[in-house]
Amino acid sequence: MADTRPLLLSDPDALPTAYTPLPGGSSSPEIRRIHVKEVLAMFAGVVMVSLLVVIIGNTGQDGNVYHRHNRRDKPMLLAASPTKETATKAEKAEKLQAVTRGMAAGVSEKSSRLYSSDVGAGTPVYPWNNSMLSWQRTAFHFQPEKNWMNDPNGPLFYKGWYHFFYQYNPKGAVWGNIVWGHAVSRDLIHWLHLPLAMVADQWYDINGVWTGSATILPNDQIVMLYTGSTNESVQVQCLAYPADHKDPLLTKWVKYSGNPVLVPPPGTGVKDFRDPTTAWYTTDGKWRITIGSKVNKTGISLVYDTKDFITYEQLDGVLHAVPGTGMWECIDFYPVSKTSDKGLDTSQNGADVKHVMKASLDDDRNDYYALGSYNEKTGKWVPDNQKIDVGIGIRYDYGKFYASKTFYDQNKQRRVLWGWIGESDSENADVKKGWASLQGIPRTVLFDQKTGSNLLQWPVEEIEKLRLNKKNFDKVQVKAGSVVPLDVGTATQLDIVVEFELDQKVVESAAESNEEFSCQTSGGAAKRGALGPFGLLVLADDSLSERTPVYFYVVKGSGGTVNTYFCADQTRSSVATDVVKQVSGSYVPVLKGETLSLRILVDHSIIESFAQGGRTTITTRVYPTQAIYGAARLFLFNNATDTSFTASLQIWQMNSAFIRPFSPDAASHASFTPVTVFIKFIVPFGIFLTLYFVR
Ligand code: DQQ
Repeated sequence: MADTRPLLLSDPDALPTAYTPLPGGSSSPEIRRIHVKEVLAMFAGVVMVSLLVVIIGNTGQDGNVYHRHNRRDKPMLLAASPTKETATKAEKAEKLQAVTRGMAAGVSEKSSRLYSSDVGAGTPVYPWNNSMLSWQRTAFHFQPEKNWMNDPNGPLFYKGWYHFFYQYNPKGAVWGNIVWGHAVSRDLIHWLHLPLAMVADQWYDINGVWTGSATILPNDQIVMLYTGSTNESVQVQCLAYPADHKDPLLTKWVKYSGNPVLVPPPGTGVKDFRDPTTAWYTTDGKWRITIGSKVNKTGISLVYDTKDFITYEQLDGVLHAVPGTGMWECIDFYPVSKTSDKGLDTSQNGADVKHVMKASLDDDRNDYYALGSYNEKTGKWVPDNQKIDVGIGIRYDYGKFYASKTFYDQNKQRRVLWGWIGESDSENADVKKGWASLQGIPRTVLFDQKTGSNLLQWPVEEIEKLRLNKKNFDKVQVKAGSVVPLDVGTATQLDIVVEFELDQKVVESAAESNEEFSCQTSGGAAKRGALGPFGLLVLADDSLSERTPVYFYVVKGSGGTVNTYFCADQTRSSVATDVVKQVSGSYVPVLKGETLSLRILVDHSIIESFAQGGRTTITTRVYPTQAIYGAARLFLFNNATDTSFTASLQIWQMNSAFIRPFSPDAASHASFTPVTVFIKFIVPFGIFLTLYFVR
């Protein structure tokens, strides 16, 4: 094999190291003197209560379904009008001003579309109060402690730690001043925030340390390629690497003294050249990367070969191009196995492999992917089906999900997908709450061997460590036009797994409606058909004044074909006026003999929904004002006119994840579960108490 070590650098110490500690840290609490036995008695009480919580929390229970008789058989009219009172109050209030962030700097608009001048400038501001705003912060999704976050950057697994870098504004809850935040985890769920990895301190990235990707070289060397926005807002590619490869936390990063390593090639717009991918190894001993750009309205992926990550040779032509798709941001390019359930290293190729190409479309801010074949010799990729090419076919997610990036997790031989989940409330509200954006729960990505035409995305298995008490609901009957409450208590942090069985006789005898259905334009969950909509009402209050239906809609076509759509309807998710309210979703493949299945993760203002094992997914941001804290409930609903169904559900309350600033002590307890808390804290303390009292 050729020498693949990057020609790293004469005097690393002379290079700038970007490193700014996060604010915070605890000040010493004031200690009141209390008699030692009082303290111990108090602690003993706490220990007993904690023990009970741990024991109860881990005990599976069967849930009771109680039916709402007064509502069960009445057709449910989900099209109730929004609360007039609130709208009037809000109208009198402040109006939102149109703002634009990003476009001028040469990246996509970062504010919610509500506030772009064509959509919602002048929308009245809802009178949010602190308790509503605080409730929106999530409990088990990755978020910085405060401020703005966007794209995932350079995820990797290294010496026992998962590393996550992200686009971050240390100065506020809106896009701007972009640097690289950094956090580490043992399990992709519990996170420790580290100091910033890279700040904007060089002429070539002074306007932003933008998105990039990591490549792990032989001998555990890591190179990071990222886009710098220069002092003249030109997009250039830059090289960085860890100051100390022996440091598993990779806290210090060195920017290469010869940066930038790539500038926009002739014919490419200076603001249209960004987001280098992870490199893959070629059979002639070089590393290959692709970078997104556009020519007029055609989205393209430029290709470069390098031996040392310092000098690059541009290949003729492009890896792929699709007319009409506009600028391609954050391209991802990786292999998936046609035959195995394991993920593949980015450099793998062969007969058993398909290649996924993903582009984040600057024009509509959605992540589109396509499956296809990659020819290493020509440096070209062709889609399996031109009709569903990149940017004109299928998406990773039909809700809020953008600028995503995968990495190969050599620890568990899987490919893991991270996606940036933006806000769909107002920028005013973001500023008030002091933060904006989440990262979705990382998902494993596999080729769907059954359909052969899509990927399967599924929350990483580690999320299941947060599952607490479980309720089972077996074959709950839901008649046409009814709502059934599910007694799960507070419904703000849940993992829900459901299987639906439709009344097959009704499906078979239903008329062939040949309806042209679209989640976006067919009237949401209020639109009634013979075989749908039906599903769950998430984050609903008892009176259903707020509710987010996540549902299937089945259409009978000619010759008895059955098409299934999977949608999420935000239109009644909040009585607030200044949040995005739309219906999202798409077609979901359902094979003969399969039941309809659904998994939903609810975590305060985010709902992540996965249909048919992850063939179609929808991430929804919702901002209820009533269905919050103890008032948040969960219901089954069936707004179909003809079919009834039975639903079998397993529903877990979810614990919060441990996400906080790094300290050596926090690192040693980076993996908290009720059981580890019990073993690490409660047992030793119990032993101490016992010894004390038996003296
Ligand atoms: N975000 C980064 C860019 C990228 C965009 C800037 C996508 O590198 O194209 O924050 O959201």
